[in-house]
Amino acid sequence: MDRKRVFSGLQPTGNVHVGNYLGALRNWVRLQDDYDCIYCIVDLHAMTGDYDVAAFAEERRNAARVLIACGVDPARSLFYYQSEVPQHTELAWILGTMTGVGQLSRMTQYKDKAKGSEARLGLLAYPVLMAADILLYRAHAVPVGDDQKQHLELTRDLAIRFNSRFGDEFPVPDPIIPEHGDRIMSLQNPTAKMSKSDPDEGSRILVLDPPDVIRAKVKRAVTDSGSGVRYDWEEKPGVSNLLEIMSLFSGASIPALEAEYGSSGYGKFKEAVAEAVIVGLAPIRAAYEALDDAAVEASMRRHAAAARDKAEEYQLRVRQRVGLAG
Ligand code: AQP
Repeated sequence: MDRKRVFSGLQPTGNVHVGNYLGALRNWVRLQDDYDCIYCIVDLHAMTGDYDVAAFAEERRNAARVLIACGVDPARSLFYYQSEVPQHTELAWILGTMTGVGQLSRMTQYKDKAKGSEARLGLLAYPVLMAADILLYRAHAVPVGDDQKQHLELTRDLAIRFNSRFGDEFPVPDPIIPEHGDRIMSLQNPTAKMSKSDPDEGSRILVLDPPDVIRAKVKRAVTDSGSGVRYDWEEKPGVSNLLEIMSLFSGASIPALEAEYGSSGYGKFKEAVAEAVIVGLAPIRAAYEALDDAAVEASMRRHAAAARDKAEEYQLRVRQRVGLAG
């Protein structure tokens, strides 16, 4: 039987952090064993705000190298830059003709990011492009963090809407969200998610941070009043976030960590958290150093060509269904 298909993407805005890694990328890597996986650096999604052209070009290249270092394997998955496959934007336009502006303007991410700045069409239309990314390849499942749930709901709505208007074409995709790590919080504000765009670099641990930087960031992480190490998001969000991060990197269960560090004091606990993160990220740093930029870029080009062929076959069917082809 054919394997089911997975699609997911990551924006090349700033460096990849442990929220991206634990919430989404670890699943991307694991799913390669059982699914036909298509992964993308969604560079068009990263253009919805102001940006520096040279820095963006560099981050785009670097993101590809980081993801391969994390375990995205071009020998097993299709992995390319979204902008090199124009069928993504063609399908986004078609889906956009079926999407209500009201529904888009109610998206949490839009409301958060449009705040205080002049709202742009690209930011409003972002979830439609995401729906096109996923539906283009008829993906059955999408590994994402909790923050993308709402956008995936829109993707599902659009698949259903298209199928009922033009005939059965798209599977309705399911999210794959990890039970733990779906929402890693900022080290400086544990009520906000860890994010690439937070101006405070101390709020996030990057997957390429060297050990001394990781130690310093964890040491500075906001904890809670009292000294007990307990998993309690109401009373101790800072400690709970660190427990979750440590558990995911070390493989130890949260109750086991509570038992071990419950009364050890925050200092000792934070040292142990930092060491678990350092050990967990070491293979990624080593893999990153070993990669060659030219080889990564050559692989991205080859995969974009293969993706264009595949996408074109699927888009032919969409064009026929909507009346754009004889
Ligand atoms: N804090 C997080 N915890 C768990 N998962 C997360 N993801 C992002 N932040 C967390 C998941 O990572 C994947 C890639 O994210 P993205 O780059 O496409 O976009 P994003 O969600 O906008 O990521 P950032 O880092 O938070 O960027 P900004 O600052 O632009 O908002 C997604 O699957 C996401 O769910």
